[in-house]
Amino acid sequence: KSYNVAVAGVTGAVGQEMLKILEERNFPVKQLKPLASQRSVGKIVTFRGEKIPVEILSTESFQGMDFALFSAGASISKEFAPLAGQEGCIVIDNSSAFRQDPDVPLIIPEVNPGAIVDFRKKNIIANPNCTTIVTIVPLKPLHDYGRIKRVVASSYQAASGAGAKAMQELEDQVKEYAFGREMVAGVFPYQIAFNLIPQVDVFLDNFYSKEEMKMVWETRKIMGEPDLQITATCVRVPVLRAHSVSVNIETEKKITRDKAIELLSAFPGVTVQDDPANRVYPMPWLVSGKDNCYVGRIREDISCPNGLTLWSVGDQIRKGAALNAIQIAELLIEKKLV
Ligand code: 11C
Repeated sequence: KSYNVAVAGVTGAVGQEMLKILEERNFPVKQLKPLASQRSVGKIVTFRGEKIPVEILSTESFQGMDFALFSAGASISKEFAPLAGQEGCIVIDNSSAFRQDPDVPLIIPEVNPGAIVDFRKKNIIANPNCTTIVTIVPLKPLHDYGRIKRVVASSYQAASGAGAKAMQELEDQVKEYAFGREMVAGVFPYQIAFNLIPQVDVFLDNFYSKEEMKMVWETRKIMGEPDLQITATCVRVPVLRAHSVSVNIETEKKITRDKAIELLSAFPGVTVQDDPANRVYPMPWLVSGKDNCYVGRIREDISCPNGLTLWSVGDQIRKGAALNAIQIAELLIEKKLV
């Protein structure tokens, strides 16, 4: 069987990667419908060698579609995803619009595949925030074994999380610096080249950024642990497209470094890259373009008897967004839910 697939936000960094991944994984696409805003009309996308004109996203766009992959921002999702769902099209939404909706499953296929069955109420499945995905994929096998009580995460987030324009801004600033010109900021509030910005998204009343609270809310929902203690600090770094997260956990049962390596090595979606003596550890430069979360710097925490620290790196555009969304569609097919 093959499926009609709409991609909303097709001209963005994630939308473009979605097309690539659908093609790479040989996803059974019958008809591809590339959708975007008025601004992108006239643009052409290439899919399986065929040139397809971009259509304006409208209330009519989803008739006859089996899947709609949304990556056009939360307000577009709020406006169009429920309509698409009502038409019988299954929406996989990359925005934050529905992640906390109790009638919408929030899925990482390696972590909580069972929760996907609850999608029928709205026909919408939410794709988690990229930073949450890169953090939680390696935590799942550790939680299953030792039960995590507390998580302290610090992210090092690439420009790609803020979209294609943000990646361009980083490249432009590097060139401006090289030519001795003034660096111009637009997407980011400050220069990102040769800098770190300890703000991702807006600040909330509790002085956390929204990105940091998304880590908290989404981790609890995906892990099915509403009381999990978790805190995060999210930082934008001058890296193009892979997010890195330093994660410290405290577990009920002690997890040794060897046990953690054994558990992580056996878990789908994780590649362990941990050989400090030979300077082997994951870095965003090498993980860009890869599918798995790469995990290294695994060590027992000397400050806490059942503490463990690790370093996880994942391609933000792939596993953090486009790939996870397509894996959700594959999971629906595999479970014969579509
Ligand atoms: C970033 N994580 O790196 C953000 C982008 O909730 O899907 C994704 C925001 C989201 O800027």
